[in-house]
Amino acid sequence: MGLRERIESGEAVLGVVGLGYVGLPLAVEMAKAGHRVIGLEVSAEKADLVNAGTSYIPDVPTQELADLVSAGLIEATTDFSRAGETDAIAICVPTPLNEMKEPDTSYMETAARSITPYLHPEMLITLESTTYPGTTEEVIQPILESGGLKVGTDLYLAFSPERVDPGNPVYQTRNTPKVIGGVTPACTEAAVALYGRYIDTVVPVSSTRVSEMTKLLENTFRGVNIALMNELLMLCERMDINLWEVIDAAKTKPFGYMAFYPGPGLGGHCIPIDPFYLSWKAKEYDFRTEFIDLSGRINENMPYYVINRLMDAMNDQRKPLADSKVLVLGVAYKSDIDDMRESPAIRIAELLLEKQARIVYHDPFVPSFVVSGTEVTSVELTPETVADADVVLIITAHKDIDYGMIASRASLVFDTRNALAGVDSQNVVRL
Ligand code: SAJ
Repeated sequence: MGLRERIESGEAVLGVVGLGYVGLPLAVEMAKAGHRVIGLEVSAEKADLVNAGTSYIPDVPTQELADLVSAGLIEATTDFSRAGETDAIAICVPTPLNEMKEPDTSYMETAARSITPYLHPEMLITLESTTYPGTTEEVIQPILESGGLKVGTDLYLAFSPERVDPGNPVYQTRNTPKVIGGVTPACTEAAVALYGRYIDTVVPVSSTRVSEMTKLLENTFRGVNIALMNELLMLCERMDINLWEVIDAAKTKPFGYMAFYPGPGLGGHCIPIDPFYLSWKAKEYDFRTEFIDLSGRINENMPYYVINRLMDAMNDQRKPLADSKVLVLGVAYKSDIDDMRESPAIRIAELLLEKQARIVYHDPFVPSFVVSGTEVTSVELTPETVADADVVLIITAHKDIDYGMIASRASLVFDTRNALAGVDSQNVVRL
């Protein structure tokens, strides 16, 4: 029975390399569609947790995972030879930047090399990791073919960017449209047939490069527009115009506008990183992506700008930053999640320490984190801790915080997220 028949019959056994915030939800959707799923993980700890039916990804309810594991539909292993039991494998591994802000494709390459010895004819491999146009066919395909099988005749190969927005209450893996581009039309068709079994909407495109570029466009669009807001923030501060109010007014335009906001910097594993995958590849074509480079400079500068503005606000109260007690409120990279990756709060905390400030922080989602080699733990947020600080610095505006108490008890608030919108008080300064 060929791949298409095995897909349509539900008998296709599916593999997922990398059971993180992308791979585990994907494995769950595959299993909920009735496919047996083998999770291929380098982390024995993650594999053990999955096999114990314990979710470590907030978007995957433990009970849902446990039911699928006990039904024999999901299992995880560090034994990559099990890839040979599958008909299709999705690669969902990290694509970070290295110290030089260049793409680090090592995780994808290792994943491809780990499954290559076990590939068999009629297998479909899809790469989901966000990466530059060309990766699938220039990097992954040669590795997969090094086992002797050829894409287009023995193997199917496609790129389908992950579009997971951690913590999104509306859009999860199943109901977020999935773009799919194959090396050949038959590769695209095979991937569309498979993904259509557990994703509501699949969007075939003509090539892997179009598919790779689609994701980079989505996130570069965000990074550039956030940088624009950050640049306009600096202008409006000089012009004594409240940009937050301007954005709220612009938002009333029911077409042709999409609201972005200034902030203390760009965090997360996507937006600060993805655009640099494109700007790096562009150099190969003698092309400088000036918007991306400029937006990177502006966004990377925001933590420094925050410190300068904070010192201005404290100066107005005749308070030096040195030896002052700063209560940092919210350190996760965005509101209402626990993820610290690339959070601007880390850089801001480092800069505060360099200025000899004394810092404490409160974040209901982040019990502790390391700054300049020292682990700091979240303090309880009480009127006393607020009143005891020389300044409360709001970096991430989680919803369940009593901002009214903050405004009334703090001697000074520096608000980088407009969390105290509408509070017009001498002791509240906004970015
Ligand atoms: N940020 C701003 N101003 C904004 C929006 C975001 O400063 O107007 C900051 C955030 O505080 C955060 C960083 O930028 O530090 C990234 O925020 P994000 O809202 O883009 O959230 P992410 O990083 O979780 O982005 C993900 C992306 N999803 C995928 O890559 C699959 C992105 O494409 C989504 O659009 C985004 O979630 C989303 O919409 O929430």
